[in-house]
Amino acid sequence: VWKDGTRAIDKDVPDVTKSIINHVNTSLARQAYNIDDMGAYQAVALAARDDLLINWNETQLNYTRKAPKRAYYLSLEFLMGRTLDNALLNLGLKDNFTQGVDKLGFNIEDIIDKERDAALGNGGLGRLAACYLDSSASQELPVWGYGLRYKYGIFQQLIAPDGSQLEAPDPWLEHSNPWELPRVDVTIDVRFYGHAERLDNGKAIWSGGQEVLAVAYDVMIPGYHTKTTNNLRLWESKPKRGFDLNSFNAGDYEKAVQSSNSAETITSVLYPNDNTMVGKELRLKQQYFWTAASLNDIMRRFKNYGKPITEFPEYVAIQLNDTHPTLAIPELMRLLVDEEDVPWDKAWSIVTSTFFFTNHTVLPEALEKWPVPLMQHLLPRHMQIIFDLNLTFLQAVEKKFPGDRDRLARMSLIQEGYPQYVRMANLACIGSRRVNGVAELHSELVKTTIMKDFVEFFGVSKFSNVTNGITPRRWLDQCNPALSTLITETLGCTKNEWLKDLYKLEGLLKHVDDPKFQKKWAAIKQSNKERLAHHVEVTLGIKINTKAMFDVQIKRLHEYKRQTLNLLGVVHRYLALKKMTPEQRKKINPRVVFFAGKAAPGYYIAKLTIRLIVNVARVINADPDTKDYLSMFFLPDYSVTLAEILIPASDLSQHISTAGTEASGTSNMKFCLNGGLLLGTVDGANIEIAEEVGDSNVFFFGHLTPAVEELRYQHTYHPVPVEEKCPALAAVLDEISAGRFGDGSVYEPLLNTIRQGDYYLLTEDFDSYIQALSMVDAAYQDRTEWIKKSIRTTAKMGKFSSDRAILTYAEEFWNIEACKVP
Ligand code: DL6
Repeated sequence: VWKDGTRAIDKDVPDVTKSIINHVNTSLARQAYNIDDMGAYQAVALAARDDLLINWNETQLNYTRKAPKRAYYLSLEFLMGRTLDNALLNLGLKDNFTQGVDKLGFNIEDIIDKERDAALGNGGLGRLAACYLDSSASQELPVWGYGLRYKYGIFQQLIAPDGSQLEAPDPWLEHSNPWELPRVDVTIDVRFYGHAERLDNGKAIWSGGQEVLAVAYDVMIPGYHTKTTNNLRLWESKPKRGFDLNSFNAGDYEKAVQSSNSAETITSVLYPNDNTMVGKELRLKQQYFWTAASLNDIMRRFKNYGKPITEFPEYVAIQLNDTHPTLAIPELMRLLVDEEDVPWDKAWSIVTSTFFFTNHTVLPEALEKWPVPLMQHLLPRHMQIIFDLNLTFLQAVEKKFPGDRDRLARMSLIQEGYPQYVRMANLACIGSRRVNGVAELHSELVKTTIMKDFVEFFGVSKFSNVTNGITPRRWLDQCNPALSTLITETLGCTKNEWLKDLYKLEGLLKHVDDPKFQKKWAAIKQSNKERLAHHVEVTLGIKINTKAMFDVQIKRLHEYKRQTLNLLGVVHRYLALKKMTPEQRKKINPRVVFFAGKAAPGYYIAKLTIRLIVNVARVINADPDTKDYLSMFFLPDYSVTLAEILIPASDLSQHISTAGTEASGTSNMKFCLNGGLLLGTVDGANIEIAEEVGDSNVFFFGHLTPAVEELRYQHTYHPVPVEEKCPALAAVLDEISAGRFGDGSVYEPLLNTIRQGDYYLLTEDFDSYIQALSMVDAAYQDRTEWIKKSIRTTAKMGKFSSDRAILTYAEEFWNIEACKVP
């Protein structure tokens, strides 16, 4: 029984060791005396899995019995990271497993370290989905995730000798995956291509083409200190028929396996793009394969409830995580009209009561649109449905705004031209009951820019905001156990209580001025910095000064996120240090700057930025005049696991996107939760973080969103040379061009994005950025005051728990309730 009265799995230390040894002997068919760390990890994972399975079974049985309304989270990405540590903590078995493993002569941390990340996502969008699954289970909500089981997750990032990013595959399933249950009994046929023949009353028959099998793999999602263990169902593609026997018999072996290869390709690899749309047929195939399999599965489960089809939205809510699953809308229409004989209008009313759509970006390059000819070829029936929906929709728009042809053109599901395109955000919007953005500013931008016409048509009440959140279980308790323990001791409640009601962190405010508490707080930060330094020493062979300020920017490489601004700031600092006398330098706060993040393989400027970071770092870190005061590192192969080491160790983190471009950001929340201060622009969730922690505890700089459009106009039509606009920045660019960090000509394309056009407005924000960095330096001089800011920051992070966010979705959108396992 847990301290707070809830029941834990009853497994003491001898039970743990028995179970591990049992798995070594039976599941792994090995001998306990000659097992290595990898074997030990597998056996420990299987032992923990047994407990998850008990809870998972009971949870699913309970759902079947009680038949509650359920919500489904459709996301093309789930960036789960590692599972073992999280599972043990959520089950309340970490201590017993630590002791059990110790008794067998192993160390639990070494074993945990053997697990590969499940990296089925690119960045914020996929990690958000993972946090929402943790919160749904922890809040005992009947929520399932649906995604794809990519054979290869996000690529492994290597750094070549010249500093460039190289990509290698991520065969994460190589050593098998103990956390998934293959469900060969759960398969769904998915059709592509073929022919759609219209019948009477809006129906059609879709036949021919290619049929592929979707096979389910279930991943158990344990809630924190509850029996509720939800399900993430990932689909794998398989050929419907083995191989073509005729070709095989005729000796054409290649042709015999061709169609089976093509079926398996669908779920082979995650597209490595973040915040950009890729128009590849295979990507569209992935999207349909996944939404069709999920929708059919959901329909089948609904039918088991034995309710009339008209009650579908009373039992099913489906959240579309961005536009990637938008094909679910015409697919549900197809199921209802063609297969369930529901009249068209009734079907549309069911559809529009079932779906909810979250937008995650207003960047134009990320808004999905698909060529009509491609969609017509791949999904002929869906294209018919989309055209029919468009006709009715535009008639309604015409009725409300007679004669406004421009409006019709903007709102149409089809973008005219050669070829025509299907606009997925428009389709997602008209097919959903509610549309939301992911932070206050972003949701306002959604309403006033990309969805403006739709707000005028549907009314503003359809559009709202749900600010993103993060799970405090992984992003504090698991990654920063010492801080978690100190918080529990200090708050005087159980860990379970504050981890499930994060507003309780405010109780720390009482202790801000207590020198003993400050000392403990600072010591934990210091030891986290040493842990990171140790990691860097082991992986890169470089020693780091842990007395320096640790300044971290970790996220996907993207021009709008402005890693370049940070890099140019570092060069500016370096040049200033070089000009100082040794005496002057001694007064400077040493600073270590960390970068990590992947660039999409086809994103040339982003890759060039990495190359420049690596080469600037080489020069700075080797300069005997300055290296004690400034050093910089690019840590390769950023992942959830690396973030778990970096985040607790940061004194300062940077979130410096051009105002209005970062929808929310979630790593900003993770850093602040771990007592790192924020240096940022007035963008995304930074704004709400500052509202919570107070302006005096964050460092803000840069132009505000309303100024951006006008500034861009000026840069395009009345450009002023960087030398005039921002001499400090021009000096930095010139040093790079002149070859201070290796052949300057290599970086010209990157530097030219600033010198010409400067779409992300570095010249406009550089001076205020440098000023903000000086304010950071000044603040860091007074270490006690800094620690107080750090404590206040953590104390005010209650709002950013993903529990708050998921409960908002559950109550305000999905209308579902907790369904406790008895
Ligand atoms: O909402 C999660 C995350 C936000 O925190 C980031 O600010 C935003 O950039 C990201 N958006 C995407 C959009 N991609 N697509 N499609 O990843 O979402």
